[in-house]
Amino acid sequence: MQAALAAMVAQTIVFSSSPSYTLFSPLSNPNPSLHSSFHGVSFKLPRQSHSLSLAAAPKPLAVVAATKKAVAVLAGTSNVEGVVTLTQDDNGPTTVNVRVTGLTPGPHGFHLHEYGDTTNGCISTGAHFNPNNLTHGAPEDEIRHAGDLGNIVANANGVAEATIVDKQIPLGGPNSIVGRAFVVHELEDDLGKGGHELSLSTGNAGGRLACGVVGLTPV
Ligand SMILES: [Cu+2]
Ligand SMILES: [Zn+2]
Repeated sequence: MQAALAAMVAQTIVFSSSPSYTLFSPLSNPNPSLHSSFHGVSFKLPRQSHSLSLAAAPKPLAVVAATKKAVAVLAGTSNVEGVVTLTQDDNGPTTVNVRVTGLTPGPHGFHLHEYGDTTNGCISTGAHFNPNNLTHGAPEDEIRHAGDLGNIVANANGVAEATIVDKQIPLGGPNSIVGRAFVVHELEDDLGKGGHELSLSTGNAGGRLACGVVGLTPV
């Protein structure tokens, strides 16, 4: 346990602050520092350089950042189902890989909703995640809900696959989406421009076909 912790710390320090990271091959020897500290022998990364690089780290907060991964398994009352995987490096944008099956061909609204609550089905996930209190929009709009991820498009077989990169859905920090839920909708999201009374709140995307709560996974 302690060894694993030490390895994690060592790896994080190397990853976040040491420019010599590329000297090591992470595949062949993922924890060179652990190895050397265990045996009291150190050539390339002695103990002292740990404390030095830690002390010299320009952004100590980067130590807690690193890579985060998460997943949401989408399900509902229909035969629509899917998996959403998410990856975020440090404080960069989140990459969202989506695969949903059982859809009618064409575009379907795809959002991150406020709550990870499915006690009453997808309706319990609440409204679109909206920490900045704005109106509904397109992912590329400045005025949008953080949860507005636009549409995913199903092919003739009812399969929608997409990769979305977005800055407003982090896996950590005050606006973390971990514990919230993805929802895939019956209809196309009009991205706030449809002129319908629901356009500026939901994009008039219709019913909720499937949803899934975002949970952390091993990195
Ligand atoms: Cu939605
Ligand atoms: Zn919205």
